[in-house]
Amino acid sequence: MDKNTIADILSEIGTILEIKGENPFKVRAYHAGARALETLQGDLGVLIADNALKDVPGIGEAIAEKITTLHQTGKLKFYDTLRDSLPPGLLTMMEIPGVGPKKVKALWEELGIDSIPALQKACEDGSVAALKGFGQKTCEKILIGIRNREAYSKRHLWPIAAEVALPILEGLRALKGVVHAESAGSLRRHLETVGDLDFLVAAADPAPVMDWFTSLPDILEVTAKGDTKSSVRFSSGLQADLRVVPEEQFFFALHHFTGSKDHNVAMRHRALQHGLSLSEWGITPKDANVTAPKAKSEADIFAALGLPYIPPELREGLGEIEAAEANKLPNLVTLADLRGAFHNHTIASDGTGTLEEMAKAAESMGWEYLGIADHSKSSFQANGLTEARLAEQVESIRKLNAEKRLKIRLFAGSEVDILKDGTLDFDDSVLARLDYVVASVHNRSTPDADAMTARIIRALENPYVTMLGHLTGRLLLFREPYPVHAQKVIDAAIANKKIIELNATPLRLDMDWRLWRRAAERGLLCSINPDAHATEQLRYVANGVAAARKGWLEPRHILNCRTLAEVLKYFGKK
Ligand code: DGT
Ligand code: CA
Ligand code: CA
Ligand code: ZN
Repeated sequence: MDKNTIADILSEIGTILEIKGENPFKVRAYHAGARALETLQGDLGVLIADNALKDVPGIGEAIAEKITTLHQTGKLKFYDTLRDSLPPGLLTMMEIPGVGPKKVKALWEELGIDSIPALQKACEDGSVAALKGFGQKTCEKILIGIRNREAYSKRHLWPIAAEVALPILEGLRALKGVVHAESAGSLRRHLETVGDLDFLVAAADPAPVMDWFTSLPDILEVTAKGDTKSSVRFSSGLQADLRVVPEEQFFFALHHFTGSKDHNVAMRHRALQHGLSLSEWGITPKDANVTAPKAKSEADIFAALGLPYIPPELREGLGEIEAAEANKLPNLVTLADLRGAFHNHTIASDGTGTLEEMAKAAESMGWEYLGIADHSKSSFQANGLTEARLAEQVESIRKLNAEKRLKIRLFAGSEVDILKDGTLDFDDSVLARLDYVVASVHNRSTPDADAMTARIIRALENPYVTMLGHLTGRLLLFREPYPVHAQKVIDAAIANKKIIELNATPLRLDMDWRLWRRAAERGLLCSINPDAHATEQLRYVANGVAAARKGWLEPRHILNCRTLAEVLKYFGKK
């Protein structure tokens, strides 16, 4: 068993012990052990073989033993027994934001609540509100959480859907008789969340393709199986449609099932203006004497309507056809255009990579520069840096740059907290010593959208702030954005010549792509920020690039598409 899975089990043990009211020291020991394991440098197997695990800070002898057993056998009797001693619904109750082990314990012991439906009922009939430590407000929050959870469970984050789709696509392409296979729908358009997967195959004989698809492992239910269309539901809850069409229809069907509906409606409207009728089957001229155009690619379909190719990301029915007609489609940013990234964490705060590890990982991505922006002291839950620790980090960064051992240039920054009154967690004199500053809201307890907007704008007016972090604090399919007037924040950013980040963490993608086109036209500069908390998370930028493309962004709109020399100049100007 790998170390991340083991860390998850340790922290689950800590949580179960807490629900059971065990000694707090013991509870903390398991959570500390999990964190230590997550941030462990070096190979777990080697540490175990050297009997050195118990010497790792945060891992005591008893926990070292449990880690060893899990690593070697993938099983731990202590954990199984412990988990079986609780109703399984208690742990799922904690998937609702604001419901932690202490609340679960109280709900279970006082009211016998052991599942989400029971919790919902007790919130509605007032018995939870009467409980000590809960109250009406908490109850309302829990009910909103339960409602959101239902809505959220119908959609899936893009990378999770893509991970399921990729091997299926490869499998389809490897089947005998399959000429083309593609995924369509929201996955192909790179929407941030996906409702269901849509596969499209060109083959003369659909039957073997249908049989293969409906007998995939992990299928919970085959919801439909016809001659040319099947639908399945996987155990993860994700559903998938497959359609098999004759080769000559493939690109018409691919275009149709890529959507979006709004894009399709506009395309059909345009076809009619050209005396053509467009459908998933093909293009038929209204005039019987004109021959029907064929399509050997999607580009042929657009060409038949007098248009250049429109990339799937843009097909949202938001003016892409008009832009194509006027030859004004954007020169969309690609992953290869990125030359670095600015919002990244190290072990100094809540990341798992050292400065050098992060730098090396950035080098291996072919980048020219990397910015480090660890949390500031108010984010104590993320081990935010004090002024003294920040000064040390800045010195280490300057030293690494001076030594020239690394090919990459490091920038010293901070992800400084925007405090409740809009002032920053560090004094200006501290910020002045940094290359750049990302300012973010982490403590969300601001009364309303007006107050939050004022709070953020005040931060943007600070001369040392370079960019705003995650504008709304949303976590897709988990936590709603805090109320804020996004347009006013954008106005303030433009007026103060500040950047807004496009946080590329798949859960965030914040600021939302729907706001970028207009904002960039009005002069807002973007930075695609991975917010990496581990070396491999630098790759999150790919999700940011996809969102940027959906927002019509070009390299010229994005700070980290600039060369090192240009970035130095940009930072130097302030
Ligand atoms: P999703 O699955 O909710 O994330 O979103 P999509 O876009 O993948 O939607 P889905 O799976 O219902 O259908 C795939 C595509 O098929 C959709 O983007 C456009 C096309 N399509 C489906 N139903 C209709 C329809 O009633 N009218 C039109 N014009 N197109 C449709
Ligand atoms: Ca779909
Ligand atoms: Ca579908
Ligand atoms: Zn943050």
